[in-house]
Amino acid sequence: MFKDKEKFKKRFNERFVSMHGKALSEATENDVYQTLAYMVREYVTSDWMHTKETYIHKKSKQVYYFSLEFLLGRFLYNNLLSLDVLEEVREGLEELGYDLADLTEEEPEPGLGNGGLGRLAACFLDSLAALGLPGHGNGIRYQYGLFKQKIIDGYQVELPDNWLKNGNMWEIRRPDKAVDIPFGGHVWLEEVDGGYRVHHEPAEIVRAVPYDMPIVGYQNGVVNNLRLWSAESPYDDDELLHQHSGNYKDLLAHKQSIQTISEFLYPDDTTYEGKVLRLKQQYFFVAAGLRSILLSHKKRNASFKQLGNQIAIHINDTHPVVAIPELMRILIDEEGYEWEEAWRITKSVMSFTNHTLLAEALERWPVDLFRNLLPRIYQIVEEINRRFCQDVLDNYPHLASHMQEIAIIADERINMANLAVVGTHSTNGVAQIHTEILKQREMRLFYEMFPLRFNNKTNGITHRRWFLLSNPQLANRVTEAIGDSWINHPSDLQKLTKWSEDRQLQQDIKQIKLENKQELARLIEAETGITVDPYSIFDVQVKRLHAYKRQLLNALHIHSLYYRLKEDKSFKMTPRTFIFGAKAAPGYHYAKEVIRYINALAKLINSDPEVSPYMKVVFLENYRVSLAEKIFPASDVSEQISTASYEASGTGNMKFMMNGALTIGTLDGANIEIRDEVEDANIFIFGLTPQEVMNYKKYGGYNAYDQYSSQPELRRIVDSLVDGSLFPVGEFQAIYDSLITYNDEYLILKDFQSYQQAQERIDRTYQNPEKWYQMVIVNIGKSGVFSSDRTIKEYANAIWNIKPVQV
Ligand code: HBZ
Repeated sequence: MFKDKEKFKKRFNERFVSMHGKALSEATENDVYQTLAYMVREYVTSDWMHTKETYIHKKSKQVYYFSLEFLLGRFLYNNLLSLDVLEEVREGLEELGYDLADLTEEEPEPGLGNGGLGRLAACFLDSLAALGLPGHGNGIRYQYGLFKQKIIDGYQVELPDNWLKNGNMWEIRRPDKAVDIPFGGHVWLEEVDGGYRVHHEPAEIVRAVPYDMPIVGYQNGVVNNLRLWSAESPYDDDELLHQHSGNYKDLLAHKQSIQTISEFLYPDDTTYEGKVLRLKQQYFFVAAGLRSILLSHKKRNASFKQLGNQIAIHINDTHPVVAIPELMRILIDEEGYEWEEAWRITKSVMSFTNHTLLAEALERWPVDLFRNLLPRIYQIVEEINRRFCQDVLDNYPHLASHMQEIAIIADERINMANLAVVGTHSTNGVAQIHTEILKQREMRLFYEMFPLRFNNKTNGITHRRWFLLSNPQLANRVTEAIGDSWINHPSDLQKLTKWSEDRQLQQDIKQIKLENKQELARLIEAETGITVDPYSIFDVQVKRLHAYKRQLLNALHIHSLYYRLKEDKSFKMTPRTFIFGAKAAPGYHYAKEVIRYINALAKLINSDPEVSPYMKVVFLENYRVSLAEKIFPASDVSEQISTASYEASGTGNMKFMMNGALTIGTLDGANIEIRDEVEDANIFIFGLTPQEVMNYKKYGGYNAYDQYSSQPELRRIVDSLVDGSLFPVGEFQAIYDSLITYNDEYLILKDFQSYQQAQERIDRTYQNPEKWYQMVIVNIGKSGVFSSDRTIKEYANAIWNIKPVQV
């Protein structure tokens, strides 16, 4: 249908008319997008069905990635590329008078995640399908994705993201596969011939309706499934009206309250939200996912004894941890297994990834709340805890004095991370250093008990979306240099390093980078009205806004350059454009103040004729996947400046590297592994080491005031946040206080000088394009190991034990 241009145009016309009931000449761009997307989805359907049948026929073990977040981004380009029809469609549309790039902008973006954790889940789905691995996603079909960010007078303002308002062309609703999920009520046990039968009279039943989205493998015929659940009332309206004694308002309120379960994504990526609705979301998608997996398993296999050989369930951070007691419940209450056998099966199925060391992200549910909402699940958690504590007393008596720390229930709370480690066969961190800190610090006692359970899986990114699709010119030039084997074997990018001294390649990459920067400059102008110089260094920090990620360090450095340019006539700098993109959690006051500070600096600097020829500051609003796809290819400098030991891995760092930006970074997360790949000469490392930071945190001894008072330049900058010299008096008091009054928790003042010196090294190196682009080529060449294909192969072999299937 797509390979023959004339046929394509004919089919397109027919489809358009039948979908929209008007002639193509009256089409809006959105109509055209919808028609095209529909045709593509139709086209994948047979591969989708065939893939499923093949997995069943070959009895392949399948993995299900349970995640409260999937930050997917748009599908159209990705699917056209995966189906190998991108060029044909582009040309066909052109002949019909449409520009594919414009049409893709019509696609609503599924932003069903906050940041790194959600985007990692999306990269993993892409790699699973590309590698022909039987692996699917399970999550929630939020009616509203992550909020849309507007910047008004420097302030972040949040708007709802009603991404479904024009429909989602990629999904199929499957009401026949709906399942009912019980909440609340009471539980009692009935004695029946020597055993017990469990009864649960729920207070509320919620119907989970699945929507399936195809995850198309890269030119291999494989189409896996992403199943997202939507909450509905299980009763039809007549029944409901009856239940509510004919009160229509009550009926609507009831429906509304059920739908709220899948209404919103929680917009916070750092703090644990102890809300009933959040726990409801968690149990809702976990219980629905398990039911649907086990139903299809049951159709084919009588017994669950070997379940661990047929399916794997991966728990993405602690949010889906209720999957552990829920599977126990099914095996014991519904399938009649003994506890020990059910426990063995459950652990063999489940595995767990931890994504953060931040204490505020630790999920610890109050017992009361948990028991009220999930009475039977609570009983099972209690029994898991009782047996675990007994096991500690019997087999690890020296740990008995630490029981509060390792128990699953302690201080009237359920510690979900502890439950995750105890109830799975594998716990992994997301970068080497992160896993080491887990083993040596956060989970030291568990590591002592279960040393073999812990392992590292350094994160990765899909090089298809983040390189091949978003930076086609560079990808083509790389292929010209080393052939195209890197597309299926990203480690082959290595071959490029041999050409790092090649003047022609350096020249060409420089030219491509310039063109990408020109394009981003046009976008910046259109979005913000700020004119930036594409020949300046594009220095970029894009990620969620958080204190530990230290956007403030970057801002204070910009502030220092402003003073130098204003006051030191001999000061010279290579022109730079500082670009930021970051959403702050709506309730995170400090983070919002940092946004306001960056925008205040932008206003001050961009309008100053003495300074603005040398630097510009741009805050791009509403940072999201589709914007990121335009930013990475146009970046020269990648800011990865978190306080060492705080960033579990980072994945933006990998996207920048692959697109030929050089990293300025601390020894944190995967930056360390990037450094190990490219070596010190090809990266700008600065600041305290993780050990130094951890020592300060453990033993104290850091005094922010000493830093402030011993560095006059820094002192002046910090003072100007509040003293009225640049901004109104007291304007950035909260930021000032974080640094001085609260002793600079993230050691910004301590790392300032070292950061400034690294920035000076960047400035000098950029003056020498041969050197700079030699470094760029080494970085691109060494980026192959950070493809999520490598990561997923490691999960598949060492955790899930799944094999590629020929479809
Ligand atoms: O996961 C991030 C880490 O900060 C980052 O270093 C890592 O690269 C990435 C992928 O492993 N963590 C998150 O993004 N965490 C969350 O998004 C989150 C969301 C909801 C929560 C807690 C954390 O309640």
